[in-house]
Amino acid sequence: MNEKPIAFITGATSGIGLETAKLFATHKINLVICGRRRQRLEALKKELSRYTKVFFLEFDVQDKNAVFEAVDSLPEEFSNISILINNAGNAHGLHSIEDGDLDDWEAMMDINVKGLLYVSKAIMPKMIENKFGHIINIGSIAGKEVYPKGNVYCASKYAVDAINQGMRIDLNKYGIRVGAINPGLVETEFSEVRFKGDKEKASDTYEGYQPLRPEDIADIIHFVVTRPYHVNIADLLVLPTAQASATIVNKQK
Ligand code: NDP
Ligand code: 8X3
Repeated sequence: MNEKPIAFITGATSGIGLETAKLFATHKINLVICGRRRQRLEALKKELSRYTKVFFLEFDVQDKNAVFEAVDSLPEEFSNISILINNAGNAHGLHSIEDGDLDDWEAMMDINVKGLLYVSKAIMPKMIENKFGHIINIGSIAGKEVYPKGNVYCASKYAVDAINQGMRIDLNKYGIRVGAINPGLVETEFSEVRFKGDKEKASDTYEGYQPLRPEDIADIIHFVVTRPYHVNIADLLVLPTAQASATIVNKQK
């Protein structure tokens, strides 16, 4: 494929997805940026159109009809997606399993697992037709190690790990690259969502050590997509230096 790549990034309105969109744009990768917050999508499109071609799609990954309608609505010049960054996702709540909230559980499974599947299902056919493409699934250390109160969020990210492996096996016959990037603690809006807008609790998560910045993960995503096509970075765990495991963080306070 000699034409400029087109990357489809879910969760581009904030955090890792936003920084990935910005970095890709400066490297002239054409973009389809996705999320639910329209104003942010509009502003980002305006900002990044200085560097590259940008189209935005506003949809909720939980709504399968909306996912397929959005992908079907792409204009011809944005339809040939060669890079899919399955990034949209979040944790909802942090409770011992017996205190878990059913709505939180459903949101995590519907967004992190089913949403990722819907988007992949909508994007894969073109990659299969082209026998070319790269899918990056954003997992987590929570998909490698279960931690106290992580229960259902961890389950959703273990599912992403399994889906990543399954996709790599099944799409191998089409020459499509599939890999996961699994970050540890990254300072984004993630904890604000997890703690339902409690900014103090959210910022406590990142106190006393240097967490990863979303730019750090964006940089790695860009590295991964720019390897020669015969190189597939299949599974990567990326931690802040201060973090040794899901539960061991060297906090200076
Ligand atoms: P943010 O909360 O900053 O960003 C989450 C993004 O996902 C937003 O752009 C949001 O867009 C989008 N999103 C959430 N729900 C939906 C939905 N229902 N439909 C469409 N888009 C949705 O968090 P991060 O950048 O940290 O998270 C990105 C990914 O990284 C997630 O999969 C997360 O699990 C993973 N991760 C994060 C870590 C961290 O410590 N921050 C560590 C390991 C993994 P909008 O609200 O506009 O829809
Ligand atoms: C996000 C990192 O440790 O909060 O996936 O689960 S963690």
